[in-house]
Amino acid sequence: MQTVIAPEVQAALGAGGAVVALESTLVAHGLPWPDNHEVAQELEAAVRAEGAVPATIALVDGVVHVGLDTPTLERLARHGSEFVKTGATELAVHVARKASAATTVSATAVLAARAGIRVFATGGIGGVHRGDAIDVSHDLVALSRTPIAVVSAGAKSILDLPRTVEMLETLGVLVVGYRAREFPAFYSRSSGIPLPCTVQSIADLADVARIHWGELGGAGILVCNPIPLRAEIRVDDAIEQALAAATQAAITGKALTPFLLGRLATVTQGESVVANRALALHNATVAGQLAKQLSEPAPAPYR
Ligand code: PSU
Ligand code: MN
Repeated sequence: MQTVIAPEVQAALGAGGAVVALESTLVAHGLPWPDNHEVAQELEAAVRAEGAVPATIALVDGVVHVGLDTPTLERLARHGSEFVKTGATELAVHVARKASAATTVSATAVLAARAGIRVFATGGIGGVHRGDAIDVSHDLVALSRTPIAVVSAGAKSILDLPRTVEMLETLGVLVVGYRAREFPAFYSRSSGIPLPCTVQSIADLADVARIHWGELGGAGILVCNPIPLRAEIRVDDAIEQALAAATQAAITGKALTPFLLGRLATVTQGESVVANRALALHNATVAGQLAKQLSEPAPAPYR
């Protein structure tokens, strides 16, 4: 498998510096053009503002790219539909076919960890879909075995959040609230589901991560970072409408999440896109801070 690590990312990793992985499915399939291109650039800028190097990950013509150059980032955003959405499991198939693919949280986490990256920012991870059909995002399983911290605004509220939280526990994903006592519901700060643990500072978060990965040999950490208060929106009715439309159109599997996000954007007249953008940006900032903290020598133990 051919992998190209961007020179800047390689240099930072070699020097033990701060690097933050960013996913490409959010760009290619989660947001409309041209917002997606602006968001992709803003996420990278937010990581840089914290003194870390961004590494957007995607498969381009069968080559794994860890860190995209300017034209490739634009190609991903402008021609998103040419990038097949891939999870971690089917990556090999796309690599073998020399395809271009947008990596979900699961695929990004696996490729990032393989490159030595320990911090990753997304919007919201996948989870357990609502309804009776068994549709549980592979994101949860991938996090259960990949040593990386994913900063996320909880899970997308188009999902069944109580079941998602239970599944995270079953799979042994460490779920930590960053200045949050409830599992965040993506577009809103609260879900009514209490979190088992909360940290109030980046230093404490870094201590937890070091111990989890170090002495305890743990894997994925889901850092729950709620949407900023001013960006919160109420979308319960819009979600019901989007879910009904998905059922009506018999949309299932990989197409479901992009379909629901697209419908929500239409129903809310773009309000959901604005909120998605704000929360993803906030996650990139916190991820940048965490990566920076982890690149510094370990301070005093967890208080
Ligand atoms: N976060 C966003 N928008 C997105 C996603 C995350 O703000 O589009 C993507 C991620 O790539 C995540 C995927 O891994 O949605 C989940 O898809 P599924 O439910 O099919 O596993
Ligand atoms: Mn699914």
